Amino acid sequence: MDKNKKSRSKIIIVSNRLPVTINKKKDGLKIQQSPGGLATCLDSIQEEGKAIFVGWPGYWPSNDKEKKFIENNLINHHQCYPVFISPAEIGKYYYGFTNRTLWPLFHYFSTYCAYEESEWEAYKGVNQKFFQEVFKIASPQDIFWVHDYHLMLLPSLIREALPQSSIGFFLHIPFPSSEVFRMLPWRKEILEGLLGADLIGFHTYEYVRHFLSSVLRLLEYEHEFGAIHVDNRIIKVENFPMGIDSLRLEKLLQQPSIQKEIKKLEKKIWTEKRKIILSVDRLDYSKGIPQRLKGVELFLEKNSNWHDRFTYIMLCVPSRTKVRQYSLIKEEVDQLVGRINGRFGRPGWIPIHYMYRSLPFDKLLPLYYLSDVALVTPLRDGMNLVAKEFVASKRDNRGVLVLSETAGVASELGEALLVNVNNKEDLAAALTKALDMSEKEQIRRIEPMRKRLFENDVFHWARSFVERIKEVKKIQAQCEHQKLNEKWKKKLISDFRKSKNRLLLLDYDGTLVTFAIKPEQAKPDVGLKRLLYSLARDPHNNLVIVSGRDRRTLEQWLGKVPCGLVAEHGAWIKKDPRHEWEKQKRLSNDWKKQLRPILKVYEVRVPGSLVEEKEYGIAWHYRKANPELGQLRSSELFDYLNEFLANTDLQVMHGNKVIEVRVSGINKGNGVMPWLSENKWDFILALGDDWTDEDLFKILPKMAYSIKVSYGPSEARFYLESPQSTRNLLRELVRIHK
Ligand code: ADQ
Repeated sequence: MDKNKKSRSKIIIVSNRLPVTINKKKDGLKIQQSPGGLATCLDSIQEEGKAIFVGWPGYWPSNDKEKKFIENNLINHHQCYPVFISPAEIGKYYYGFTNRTLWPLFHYFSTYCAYEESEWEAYKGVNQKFFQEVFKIASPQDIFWVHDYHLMLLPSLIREALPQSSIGFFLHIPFPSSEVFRMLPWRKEILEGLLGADLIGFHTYEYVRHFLSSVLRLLEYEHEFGAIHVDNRIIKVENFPMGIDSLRLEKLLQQPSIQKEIKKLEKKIWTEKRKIILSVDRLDYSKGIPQRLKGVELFLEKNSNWHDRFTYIMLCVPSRTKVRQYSLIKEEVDQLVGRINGRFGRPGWIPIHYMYRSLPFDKLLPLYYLSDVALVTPLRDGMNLVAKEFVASKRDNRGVLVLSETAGVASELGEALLVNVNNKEDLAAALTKALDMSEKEQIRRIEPMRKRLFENDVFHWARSFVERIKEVKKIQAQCEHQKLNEKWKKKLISDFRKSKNRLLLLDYDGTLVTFAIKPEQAKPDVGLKRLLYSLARDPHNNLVIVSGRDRRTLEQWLGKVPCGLVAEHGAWIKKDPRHEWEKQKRLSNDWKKQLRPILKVYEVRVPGSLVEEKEYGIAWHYRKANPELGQLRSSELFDYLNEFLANTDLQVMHGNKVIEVRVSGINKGNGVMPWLSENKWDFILALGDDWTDEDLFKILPKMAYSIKVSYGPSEARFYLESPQSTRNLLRELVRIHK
């Protein structure tokens, strides 16, 4: 760890590739910009000069001298700290696990996936190697921003070494549905690796949803509005659609050299009187290139009037050529282009100009600017920056974007002509529509998209992400502040010791006992009974158990303890064992007849769930059900019941794995009023774990010690981790008078 830089905080961006790549040429080592979407984004962030980078420079030095030379050059001139990965590691980690396993799986090409134990081991090894490099330059107050699927184990490795650090992770590719993700043999390790971060970002809501559902199904962590609680740390999962550097693109377009190139090309286009169709991709099977070509072929078959009136410039950057699927796709594309050009070409006109190489951006930009139609048709794409670059370059708002609905960018560029790439009829029709589109219509579509791209550029994206990491840290600090730490515990105990009239309000399930699969299985054990007796026997204590349970169960379990009981969230109270149960209100129960069948339907629809009848309430428990199905159906039922019961005096509550309906006005706060209103207390302690306890926390006086027995936002002043910690605290209170 960098001890000298303790006081200054910096942003450390870690990605597989650095924004620059080293290449060995005849005349020595050359530093060039790295290809691909992530590199484009890093390059823009680098221009802002606010971050340092850690990543692979794409080169393995032949000796130590060369290694030192590269290191010095990259660190001093590019703020880049290289991680050198050996050719053997690259084979297994890069061409292996990341590009033969993760890439196809996350893009729904599960049949292309290889699940090789040795490649997984290499992936773990390289993540460890990245960690070591990061650790060398890190200080605890730095912000770490880890990028993409190559480094999904890194957040946890950093977290273990620097538990307080601020870590963000952003995935540039799709996160697949949990049905697909669960096929990965090392799925839990990957999720646990990611959960080391404080903020996990995706391009779209859909990926966020998929991720949350995998976390729920595989690790059983629920989320609340995209926040997951793990080991007393809140982790936020959100979407941050990545933008491009639109302003830089705009400025480049005005540069004399680019204007000259535009003029030159324009002249050629005018002479030939042909419209220009453009596509720009890495040659990857996820980009839907063969599907697109088949659509173009069908378009040519159907529209002879367009023959010789357009040129399709198809740019493909070579990519991952050492992976078999990539050489296969190359062969397929070569054949299709040959077939189409052979079938429809004629002297003086070839429909498809296929360029299998990378173009520098100053050559690419004039093409974006001049082309009439862009075909962006991936089968799956995390975002797709080409679509954005095309739209942003349309300074006169003319041009048509044909866009696949399965690209992440489709959720932002809804004015494009959206197509299903697997349907060649659809594609051919969209192409016809694009070529025939009036200028007015083109402007109507491009203008709002372009405006959006200038408002949400790559800097906005990077800034919001980093700001959000800081906000999440603040939320965590707030929650941490609320922890009943040793200092506060001492104060609580000392106040307890000094006081003579104490009111102790304790929730039962989740507070005194951990949750059991079936409600009746959470019976008090001998230790708990002993503890409650000891507390209740102290003449200075007034103990009240405030529960959602029905009164019969409470009576049966705790009826002999000399304490007060509140049942069904306050519907029934019993001042002490000598008293009878009292109803809080005169309540009618007719409504239950209407509700019982609805809840019974859910009992059938969600295996493992069950309906519990209470005297003045009815509850549907889904603790034993499949967690994802339980969460899905419970939200559905909760919404439905709220709607259904809108004009009644019934209240629907979503507690911990339970949905309960009861007469409104009944809550734990009102339930404890008979005690609270006595107004003689010089010490009040209230403990509860879920939403239903919030009603109680809310009405307590300021001097009260209110404690939520789980981590997360609450009206309570403090939190404790578990029923075990509740018991430990109560034991300490009991010991005082022994
Ligand atoms: P990529 O799969 O690399 O990125 P994309 O988003 O389209 O895909 O970015 C490609 C970049 O490379 C663009 O900036 C483009 O200009 C450039 N490029 C492509 N072909 C080129 C060519 N022939 N010549 C020159 N330049 C070319 C991954 C994910 C995407 C996600 C990005 C960013 O797969 O879904 O949008 O990261 O998060």
